[in-house]
Amino acid sequence: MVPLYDYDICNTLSAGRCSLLVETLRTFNASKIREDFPILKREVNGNKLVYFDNAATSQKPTVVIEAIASYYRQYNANIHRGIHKLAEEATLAYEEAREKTARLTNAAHTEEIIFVRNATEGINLVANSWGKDNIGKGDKIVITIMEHHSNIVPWQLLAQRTGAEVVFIEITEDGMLRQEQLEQAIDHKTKLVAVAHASNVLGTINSVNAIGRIAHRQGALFLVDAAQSIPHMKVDVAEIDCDFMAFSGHKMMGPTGIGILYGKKKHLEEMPPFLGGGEMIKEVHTTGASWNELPYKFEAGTPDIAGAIGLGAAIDYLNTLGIGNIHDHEQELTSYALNKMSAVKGIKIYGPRSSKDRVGVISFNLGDIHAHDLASILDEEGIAIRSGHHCAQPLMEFIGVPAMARISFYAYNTEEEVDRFIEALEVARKVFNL
Ligand code: C6P
Repeated sequence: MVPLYDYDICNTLSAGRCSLLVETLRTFNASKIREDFPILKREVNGNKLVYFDNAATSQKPTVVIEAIASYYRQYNANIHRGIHKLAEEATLAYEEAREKTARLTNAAHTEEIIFVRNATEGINLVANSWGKDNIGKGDKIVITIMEHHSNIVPWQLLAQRTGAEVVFIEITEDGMLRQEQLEQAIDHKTKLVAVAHASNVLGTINSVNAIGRIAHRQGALFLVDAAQSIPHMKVDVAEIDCDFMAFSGHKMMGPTGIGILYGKKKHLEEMPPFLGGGEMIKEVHTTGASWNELPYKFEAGTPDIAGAIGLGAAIDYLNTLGIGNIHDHEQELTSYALNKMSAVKGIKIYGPRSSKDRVGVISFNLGDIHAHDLASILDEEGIAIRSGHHCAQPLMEFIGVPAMARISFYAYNTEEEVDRFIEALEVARKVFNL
């Protein structure tokens, strides 16, 4: 039978035509896609690896690994400084990655894309730079109880410095934001609303378009933490109309060490620099300094050049697969897994019941087995999951559990892997006499 999605055929076409082809066919073959990821051929504890820890970090396809190796092998040089050939090639590749990121997010201007280390640094940049001039005593920063620590602690630090207040929106039993609380909490004192597009614990996809409208109606700015959404679904900053968005390259098949802060040009232009050093300046004198134009004002020092180039390759690859196709595949897999998991005796699954309201993230507990013990048993079977508080301790406290086990999917995961995971849960039930 002809494969439904033939990546080899795609490889022979240009990236743009390939994604068109895939978009037209609306088909997807995860088993074939797996061949692009060398690590997935690995065995762990004598078993074929099942990698279900994609929310922590994704695996990398050969094209990304090769793009990084090729930079170091063939045109390693610093950027924006030298005028020699290697420096020109490296600068071009780095700036191309910025353009690809701008197209991916539908940013109006390429200089609205700032390269940082990760989503965490992007949010800290906003808290320190924008926060410095715009947050004062009595102001409110509204976030949610399902935020990752990266979208909590920077605001708590800012509030401590300024006397502002951080307000948490709670969730329903199903892990959805309490709409009425949102409407009440966001008022004229609110200067910023900062929300995860998708929860790294519950998988919940939040209605960011609507939340942004409420924020803007009250004159507040709106920041979206897209760390768990942008790798898995179409995310359009113009449609969401967010003021800032942060995400990480390593969760979207790119390397670690490169992250992105999107900011509306008008805000970024007004904001003071975050870090000082080389490249972010226009002029430096003994009496002081003036700042470079965007985006360089926020990129002090030598950046992660290889990381940006790897990110660019990852974006090409994601476009080739088709972000919409990835989303559809993961929703089908999530629905399949939710059905199978619901039949496991003693399981408690957290978050929305419908896979339509989730990205491919499912957190759960099994009887009174500690999540770490469960993760160890699954590891024996070659299945990598995450366990613990998932850097979301306020959410754990709110739900009333110390820890959860979590599986999270990507384009290369399959129903067969879910079946192996379900079998391994039965092994755990036997070991713990559940
Ligand atoms: N969540 C997880 O296993 P960094 O570490 O900066 O790349 O990403 C931080 C971050 C921010 N927001 C959300 C919603 C996230 O999920 C994460 C990272 C990983 O859930 C590692 S803790």
